[in-house]
Amino acid sequence: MAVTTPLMLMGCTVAPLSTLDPAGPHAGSIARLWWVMLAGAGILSALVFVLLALSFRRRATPGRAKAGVWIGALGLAMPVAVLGALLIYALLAGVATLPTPAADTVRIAAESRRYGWRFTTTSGRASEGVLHMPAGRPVDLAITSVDVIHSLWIPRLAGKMDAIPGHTNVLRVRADRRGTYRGECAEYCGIGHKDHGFTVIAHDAAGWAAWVGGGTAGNMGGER
Ligand SMILES: [Cu+2]
Repeated sequence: MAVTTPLMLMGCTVAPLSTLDPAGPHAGSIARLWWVMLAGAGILSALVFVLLALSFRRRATPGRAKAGVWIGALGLAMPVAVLGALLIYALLAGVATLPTPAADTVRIAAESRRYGWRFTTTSGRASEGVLHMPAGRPVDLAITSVDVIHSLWIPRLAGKMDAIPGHTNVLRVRADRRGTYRGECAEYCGIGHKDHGFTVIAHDAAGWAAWVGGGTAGNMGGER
């Protein structure tokens, strides 16, 4: 385990679906949260093992400390302090991913079905299975479904958001650089779920203007 975990983490850094290789600020805050949670778990585990060792010492020398000290000060105060700090950090990280008003926001409708995705800009430009978006700008995906519940997830750009029939959820997505990314359905939706993915092409400003203006998908700044 001690050997395989670092190798797995190293492998993740080159994987197209790795949350530990973020390509935008929202995915970045989620990745930081993962590392902070790992550190918190490590600190808590270390403290528990220290207490365990002290308890064996105490058993060897009875009467040195009262039970209330162990249970109250260490058994309660220690996890409350660590978990409380992690809770506050997680709440702040969650707030940072919300679709707050921004002047240059682009809104794109994302409609899911078994087993495809259709993306439509406010100008009416639509694409099947490929999300075209601008890089370096906030993009609000208005997500819904025409059949069952799906979930839109672009691991390197943002967290997950459910696609619910008859309801629209908004997910803020942002890519720092132009490039090609991978999106998946993250909610089991039927026998074809494993193939219910899509490609994301984040364009530079010229490429995005060409796409919205009716250009073809090829040669518009989609390469990384
Ligand atoms: Cu699905």
